[in-house]
Amino acid sequence: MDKEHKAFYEKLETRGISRRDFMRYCTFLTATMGLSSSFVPKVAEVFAAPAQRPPVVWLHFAECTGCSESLLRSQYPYVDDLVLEVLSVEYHETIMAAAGHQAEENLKAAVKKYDGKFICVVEGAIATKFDGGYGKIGGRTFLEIAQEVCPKAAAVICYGSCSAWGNIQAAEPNPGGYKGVSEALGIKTLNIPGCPPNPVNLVGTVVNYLLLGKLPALDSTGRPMFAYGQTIHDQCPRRAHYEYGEFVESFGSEEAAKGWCLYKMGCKGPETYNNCPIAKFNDGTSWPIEAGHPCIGCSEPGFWDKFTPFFEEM
Ligand code: FSX
Ligand code: SF4
Ligand code: F3S
Repeated sequence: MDKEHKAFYEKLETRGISRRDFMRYCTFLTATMGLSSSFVPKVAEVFAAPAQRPPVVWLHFAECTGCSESLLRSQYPYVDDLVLEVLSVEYHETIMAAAGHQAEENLKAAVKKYDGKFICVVEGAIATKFDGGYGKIGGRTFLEIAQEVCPKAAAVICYGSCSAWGNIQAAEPNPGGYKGVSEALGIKTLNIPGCPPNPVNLVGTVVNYLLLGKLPALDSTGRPMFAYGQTIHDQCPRRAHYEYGEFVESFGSEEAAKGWCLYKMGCKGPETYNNCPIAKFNDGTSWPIEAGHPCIGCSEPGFWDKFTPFFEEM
């Protein structure tokens, strides 16, 4: 084993992650990305010995920062590894040390230096009414900042339903005219929606880019097919209690009732495209339906207006 790999595995050990744990994660990630198992060693290489570290500018607009929170809880790579070793993050408001004017300067310098080459990750929606006056950072509107930065990126990744579709900020009556990045700027974006989105889908997208030199295949709304190709309902373990749109009303035993289909409690799983049943959250601990809560369709465009009241049958 060469020096670089040795140092990598030693670092993992100090964090209590064995080589076997790491390979298990790479197997999970490779399967999530829809690649065959022959890619597992190559996926591991992306982390262990990154050949390139693409520069990233990470913007925040109107949102709750739950998307960054979900990323900070990704099981592996820990966010500092992802951030500092696989990517070269030049600007990220939540985790960078700089503040105020220095932060503004960092953003300008990064965009100038990596013009046409950086990946722009965006969290949050953009206000468009009143010249974007409903949302500002450092005296500039979200709209101004996005118009300046996004067109200069090699690719724009919208992380979360807010930057993808506008989300809660865009809920009726939407006084600020909030929109997702693609609609606000009239550009194409890669969208990883969810409120919050699952970090494994962002990691999978980035690894796909580093491994194959291109972004993954997308559906018509810009979502990676590997993650959003099927509905929640298609992959739901409670599906056994849902038959042809009818519900098995009586299960005959308490055991069976634990896995009742939540359709009548308002579950939006049949109309929601996401991989939550497979990817799960918090180190694979659980996901909404496993925890007993109906899916509210958080990754779908306009879900606040389209799917409310959440607890009523569709
Ligand atoms: Fe939105 Fe993300 Fe929901 Fe929150 O950045 S998708 S409100 S989890 O924080 O944008
Ligand atoms: Fe479908 Fe929801 Fe029922 Fe699961 S709980 S089978 S996603 S309707
Ligand atoms: Fe969201 Fe439904 Fe998954 S509410 S987190 S898409 S189960």
